[in-house]
Amino acid sequence: MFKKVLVANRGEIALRIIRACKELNIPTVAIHSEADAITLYVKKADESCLVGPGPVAGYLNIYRIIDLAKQRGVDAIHPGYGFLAENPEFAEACEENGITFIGPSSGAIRGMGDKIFARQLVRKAGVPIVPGIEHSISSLKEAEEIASEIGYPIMLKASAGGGGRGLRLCRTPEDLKRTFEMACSEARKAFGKDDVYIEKYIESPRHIEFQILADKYGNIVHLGERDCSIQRRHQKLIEVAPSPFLDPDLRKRMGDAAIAAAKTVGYTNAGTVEFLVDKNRDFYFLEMNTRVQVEHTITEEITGIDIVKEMIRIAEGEKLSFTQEEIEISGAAIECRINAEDPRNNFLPTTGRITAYYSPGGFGVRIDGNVYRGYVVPSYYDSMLAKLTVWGRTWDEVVSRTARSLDEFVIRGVKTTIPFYRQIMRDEYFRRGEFNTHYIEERFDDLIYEDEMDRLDMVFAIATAITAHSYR
Ligand code: MV4
Repeated sequence: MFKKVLVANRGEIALRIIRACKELNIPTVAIHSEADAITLYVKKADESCLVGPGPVAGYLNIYRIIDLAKQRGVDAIHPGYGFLAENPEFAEACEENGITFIGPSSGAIRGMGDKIFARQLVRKAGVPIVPGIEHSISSLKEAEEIASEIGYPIMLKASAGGGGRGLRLCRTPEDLKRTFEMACSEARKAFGKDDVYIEKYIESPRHIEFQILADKYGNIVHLGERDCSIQRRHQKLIEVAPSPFLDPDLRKRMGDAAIAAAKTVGYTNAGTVEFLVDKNRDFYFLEMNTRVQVEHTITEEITGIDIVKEMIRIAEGEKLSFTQEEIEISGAAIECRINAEDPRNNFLPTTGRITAYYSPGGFGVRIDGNVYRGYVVPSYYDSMLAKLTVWGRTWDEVVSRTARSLDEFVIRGVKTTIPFYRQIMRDEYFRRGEFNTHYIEERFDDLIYEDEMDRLDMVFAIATAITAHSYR
């Protein structure tokens, strides 16, 4: 077992990793900015240290983190997600300093981080990829020739991109003319290299990803899929597992493909293989994420497997303690990302002090969060306050339990996405499992809702009126 783990992250994922270490009796070191000094995850760690005065830079400072790890006698680092989690230089720096990086090798991170290279690798392994090219484009002329061969609509993608970054949809040759140079310059600015490639645009796909676990002895399994189609501008909002769209045969074929894709880079530890699934139920490899994901919780709920503890065990050289046949999917789970954003104002992030915080509970309800009454939501970190993860024995039960949990969830002082999700839980298309990546834009107009004054608001309003009246 590791002597001590440094958690190179903040917020809810830092707390999640600290909890897993506590259960494994591994002492932890938290790092924090000045703004994060008084937070839950820092309080729960065995040790903590200032990684930098500013809000973000310290969490990205590879050599500062390595130095702190060495000072504190740390023998492993967990990167979480975001920040340095998919930075091959950070994984390399750990390897070079004799510190175990709790994640894949730097080579696997680098390989899957180059989307063109990843497409070449997985196609050779027989995994279906989105029709398109497997080399970067050198000129608009070449792009036009390729696009006319593939057929519009096409998608321009930055090879170093990922998530929703470096994507351009072109429905006509004019679109391509207008956006090609911009796409190259954006890629150069954002990722340091302007390699872009072209794919056929898959209309109205579902975004379905498979969780992979692989140990250092060649054992590799998948833990089923997560349907992440409910996104807004490439920001996932609600994720569900298993996907209501997959049947057992499609699930088997996609799971086998996910494992084959991971094997192309000799993958070890936890990772996620993303696919697009079109309305004909054809699936295509999109990309592989070499980190634990925000939405890993719904996979944990339907399999009973603690993914973060498995990451630590694999990094320590343990063999997987289960085979594919022993992994059972039980029930269904939904994760709602509770963000400090105003759904009625273009989801703009909101900041301020949380004046009331009551999280839901009961059978099958889980909260992963790092906020509380009195917490001041800053503007410089991502807007996620907490993750509500709900399990149910059936799809209908998990939807109604999620609706009940959202009704119970009270956060005051900042606008949040809670009222928006409450509408989605009542939406007939969502309840029937009928949603793809266009769900929000197609259904959101129908989801306009009035700010519901709930009972607690009513109490505050009446109490305020009585107080004001009694002082007249
Ligand atoms: C696509 C696509 C359709 N066709 N590629 C790439 C990054 C991932 N997070 C989203 N990506 C997509 N790539 C081709 N060839 C659809 C998506 C996609 C998406 C695109 C636009 C708006 C929302 C989306 C949500 C999920 C997937």
